[in-house]
Amino acid sequence: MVYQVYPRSFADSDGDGIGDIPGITAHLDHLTDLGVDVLWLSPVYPSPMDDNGYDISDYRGIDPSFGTLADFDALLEAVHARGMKLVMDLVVNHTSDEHPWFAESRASRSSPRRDWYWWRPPREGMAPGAPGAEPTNWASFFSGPAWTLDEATGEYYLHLFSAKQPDLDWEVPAVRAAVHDVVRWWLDRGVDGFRMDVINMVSKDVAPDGSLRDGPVLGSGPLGDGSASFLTGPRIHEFMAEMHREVFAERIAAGAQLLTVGEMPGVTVEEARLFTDPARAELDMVFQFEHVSLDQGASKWEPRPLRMRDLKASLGRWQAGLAETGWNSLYLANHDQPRSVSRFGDDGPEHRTASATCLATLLHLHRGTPYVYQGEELGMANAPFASITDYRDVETLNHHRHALAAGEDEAAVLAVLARVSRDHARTPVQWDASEHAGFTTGTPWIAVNPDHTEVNAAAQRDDPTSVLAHYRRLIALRHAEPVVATGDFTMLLPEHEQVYAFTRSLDGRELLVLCNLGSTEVPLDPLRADLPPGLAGAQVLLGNLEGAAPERDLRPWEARVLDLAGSRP
Ligand code: TEU
Repeated sequence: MVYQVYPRSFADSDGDGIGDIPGITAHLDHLTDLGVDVLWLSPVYPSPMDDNGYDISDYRGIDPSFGTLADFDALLEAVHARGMKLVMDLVVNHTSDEHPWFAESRASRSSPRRDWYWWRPPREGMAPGAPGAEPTNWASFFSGPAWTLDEATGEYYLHLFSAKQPDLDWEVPAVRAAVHDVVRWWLDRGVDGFRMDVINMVSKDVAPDGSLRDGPVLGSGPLGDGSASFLTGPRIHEFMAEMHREVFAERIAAGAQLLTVGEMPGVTVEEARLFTDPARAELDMVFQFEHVSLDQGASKWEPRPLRMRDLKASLGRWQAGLAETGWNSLYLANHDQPRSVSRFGDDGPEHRTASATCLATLLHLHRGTPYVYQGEELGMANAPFASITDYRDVETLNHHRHALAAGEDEAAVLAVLARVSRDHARTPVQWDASEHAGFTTGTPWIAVNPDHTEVNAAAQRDDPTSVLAHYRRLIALRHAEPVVATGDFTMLLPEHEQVYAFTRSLDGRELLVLCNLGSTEVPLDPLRADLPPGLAGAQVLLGNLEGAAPERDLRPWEARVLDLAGSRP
């Protein structure tokens, strides 16, 4: 199991209100107690923090707000001493605009590094800065155009994210070589792999003459969706295979166990099978986005109810699609998504624990590698943010500014942010009931959720009925039972609106997983016809509610893992 740490919000050791690396080192007991195998560390490199470190200005260092390289080495040593591995977050689709490479590139049109980034003149026949003069109509993921004019040279540079995150041009071999050098530098330091940020965006569909195409206009325009030109582009497999060959292959051949996971918005099952096919030596697994887009309309700013049938169809398709070849990553939460118990469960006092543990059971019993995002193991929920001044995230703040400029009603915008903002995942981890939840002795950079007085690690550590205790049991089950790690997956009840059921089977062992994803009780008898035989004599391997019995009706948010093989004579 991989545990994601978002360092800014994990634990602050020096009282500046910002989480840091010594704070992580001081809390490793929490990870080993949980049964963590791999720690995925979100970026800690020097950064102006426009996007909280996903805008890197030096790939070979540690931002002073997080500590020093010596602090990092101490963390790495402590992680290894506990038998865990550490993977870094590799953000190389773009750098910070304050990276020396970009400073050199923007300095002049004849700079040796000019072509390291996507510089283009204004659209044909238009003056620099004129509305619509951007080289393509692409929208940025963070609102507004994906191009910004650099007055000094009269050209625009591409940034799929914020204007402080210029895209590197991976068509340039020297860019790819520089990225390979960065990866080698951290591997030489002893890290065990990388999560690769939006790595399927690094190959743009560019014509031989360097031109890029407009995308279909979004809504009432004028911006368009450029994703057909930059999601899983024409050379992406070539680039992934090249990086594996140039950097990872020889180390793996020498016995190193390295993990690579590519974050790939928009990737399809078919493409993921190619990326994760071991025979193709590209990546070990990918993060796909289908299941976390089902409750979104035209954009994430138009949330809509999630239909259980859609969730089953999506996750079931990914289980089936990567069953023979490739490998799934399993997640419901990360630093970009709202808290899973609030989004997919019920974060009210009555059902928070049950729904958090029900969702965890569902996810962790699927086939693939489960990812736990910091605080998810505590059932941390969305924050009660009421004003835009509560928010910090560039994506959120940009959206708010653009929406209001477009005349949207602020109350409506804030109501959507209250559901979908990335900041809900970025409130400080709730260690105990003290002020600032034990996260800092200073003033936290973002407010601590007031519910930390009830929802915190200290209150759960020794409570066998807590979310934390259930995660511990789930992770131990995966470590103990090969059928959980590698067993075949079969979806059941595809049309049922509330019960999510499936089996896992390996070498005659068969588990039945039943999850009631709703706040009403579901009688079991009407489902029997669609469930495998052996229910009667089954044994309960793991349940999230006390008093679990194989044939009991499913209580609200009840999850039950049954060992059907136990019923075999
Ligand atoms: O996220 C890429 C990405 O697709 C997300 O921005 C997602 O589309 C959006 O957040 C959904 O609301 C990665 C990082 O995980 C994210 O934190 C960075 O902001 C982004 O890339 C740019 O580096």
